[in-house]
Amino acid sequence: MRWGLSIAAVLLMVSAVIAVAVMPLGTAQRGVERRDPPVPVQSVASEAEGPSPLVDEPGPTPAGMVWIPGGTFRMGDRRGAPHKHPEHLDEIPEHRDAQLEHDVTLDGFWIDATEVTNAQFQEFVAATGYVTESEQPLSRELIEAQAARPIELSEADLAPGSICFNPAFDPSRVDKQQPGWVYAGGIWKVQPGANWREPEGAGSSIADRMDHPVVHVSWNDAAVYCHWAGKQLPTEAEWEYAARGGLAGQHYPWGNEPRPNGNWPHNIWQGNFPFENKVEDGAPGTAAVKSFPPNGYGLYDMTGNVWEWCADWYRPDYYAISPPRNPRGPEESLDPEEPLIPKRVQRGGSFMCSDTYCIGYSVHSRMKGDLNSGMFHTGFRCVIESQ
Ligand SMILES: [Ca+2]
Ligand SMILES: [Ca+2]
Repeated sequence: MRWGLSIAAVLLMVSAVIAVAVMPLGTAQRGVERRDPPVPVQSVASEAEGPSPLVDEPGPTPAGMVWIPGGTFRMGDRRGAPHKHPEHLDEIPEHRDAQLEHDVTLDGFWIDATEVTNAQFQEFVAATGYVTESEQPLSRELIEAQAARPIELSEADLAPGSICFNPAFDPSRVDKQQPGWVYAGGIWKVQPGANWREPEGAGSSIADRMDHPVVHVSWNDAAVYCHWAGKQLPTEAEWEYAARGGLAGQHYPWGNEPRPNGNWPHNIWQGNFPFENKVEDGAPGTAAVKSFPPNGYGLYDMTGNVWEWCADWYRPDYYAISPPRNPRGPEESLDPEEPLIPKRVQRGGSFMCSDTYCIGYSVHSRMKGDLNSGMFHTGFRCVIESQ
């Protein structure tokens, strides 16, 4: 079980509300020519012994970005979970999609040093008038098509909103021995009016969080931002290569120890999720970017803080067919758990990932999400490829 999966099917388990925010592609935005989000091109298999990867930075470093020299790295981790909690062993095998280690060679690229912040996203919206998916009514047709069983939707169900943590969940419904307990337990909710400007719903504000990562952005939203900025979402391989910070075979951006010198080097959840958040790292929710130390490349919050969208479609078996040079993901999505919902890759874990349960915050853990849905703990950062 992992956090933040397909919201539609999750909420189908607990209510008649489906949490898929939808904006038909091609919908005209105020003041901006809407373009279909970029779609990863088909991977082209290359010989392992191809041209040497681009290592030297080909030009001036764009503001806020870091040059990642090209090279070859070992992607994935056969060890799977970075820690073994006996009470959670049943869940850990779900991360087998990342256990097939394979060598990947990448050309160098620039990547944002931080997650895209509210201030940066606000600049984008001010310049373009862009309206995110969470700010628009949901599509009845899409929700019905993605629901695992027939669903009845009222007009109220289709009101704009996004997914948030439900602090009023009923503890008596939380049974960690049951599959899907995080969903059946009512731990998530669709919060009407929640969006990037009002992360907890109508009346909430980002005024004191302008240097926090933007959240409640769908993959489509993120892709449009990247296009506007002259950038793109990182491939999954680029993200993992960058997150490792030049280290090999480590669970975290800084090494294998979850708490070096007793410190928490990233923003996750400490304590027994979802009952107790000890906030030992000082951040109960999102934290300002750069609140925690950078990795060896000078990148902040690659793990923790918010999940980060990647360009690739998600398939659990992709590592078995991934080309060795500049892989760009499979041609189409497949999540066997929810095959009706196209999903893109997410990486890095978030402030909701418990130190005793979730392992999303290791550099190799894979995650996936409905490309139409934003969430309160999901954001993104951008790259510029040199070629
Ligand atoms: Ca925290
Ligand atoms: Ca992150």
